[in-house]
Amino acid sequence: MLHQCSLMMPTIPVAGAVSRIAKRFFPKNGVRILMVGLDASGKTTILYKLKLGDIVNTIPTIGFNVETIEYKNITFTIWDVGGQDKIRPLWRHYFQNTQGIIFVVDSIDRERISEARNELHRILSESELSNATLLVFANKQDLPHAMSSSEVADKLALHLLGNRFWYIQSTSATTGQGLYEGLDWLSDNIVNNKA
Ligand code: G3D
Ligand code: MG
Repeated sequence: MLHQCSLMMPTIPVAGAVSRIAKRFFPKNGVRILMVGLDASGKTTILYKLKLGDIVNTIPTIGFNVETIEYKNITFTIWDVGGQDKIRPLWRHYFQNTQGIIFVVDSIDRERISEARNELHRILSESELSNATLLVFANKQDLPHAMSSSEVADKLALHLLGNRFWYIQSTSATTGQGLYEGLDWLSDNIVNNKA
């Protein structure tokens, strides 16, 4: 890692899902979860809503802004994908040991959904991520005219993913709706995937 994050103590009890992920991997193996998506899809808002602790912002190199949270033995690593070809090779550094990918979509952004699809398929083609379980958050469901999760699934061409474990969850990062349900699924299926 380019940076070491301090461990944060949450002051508010966390709902079950994240703790469950942590417990299953505790104490031996940490689990790394990558959260990516186009800018403004809601990643930072999700992190804050989960109330796992303070978000650590690092810029390991120019223009590559990475947010991390370490909660118990889980590391969440977050960055924006899209239009960053020059710095892409640097991402690999964060791919190793990633067992779960959360791909966040702005469900009202019809203009950029095809860009989101391309980015998703591109990141999934990374060999280090070949066994990672995929959770898609169809975010911003609280807003009028949001695409439904099945429309988002369709537009992301999730059916083309072959034998990858994936699931799509409707969420609203601002209300918190769906976040823990999604993480519950991830928790169960990361374990299944490992078995
Ligand atoms: P990012 O980290 O993926 O770039 P952010 O995205 O978390 O910064 O969110 C981008 C904007 O979308 C923020 O608004 C944020 O409040 C909003 N947002 C995120 N998730 C939701 C959601 O589920 N519902 C609604 N209504 N808004 C959401 P601002 O105005 O601060 O730019
Ligand atoms: Mg952000």
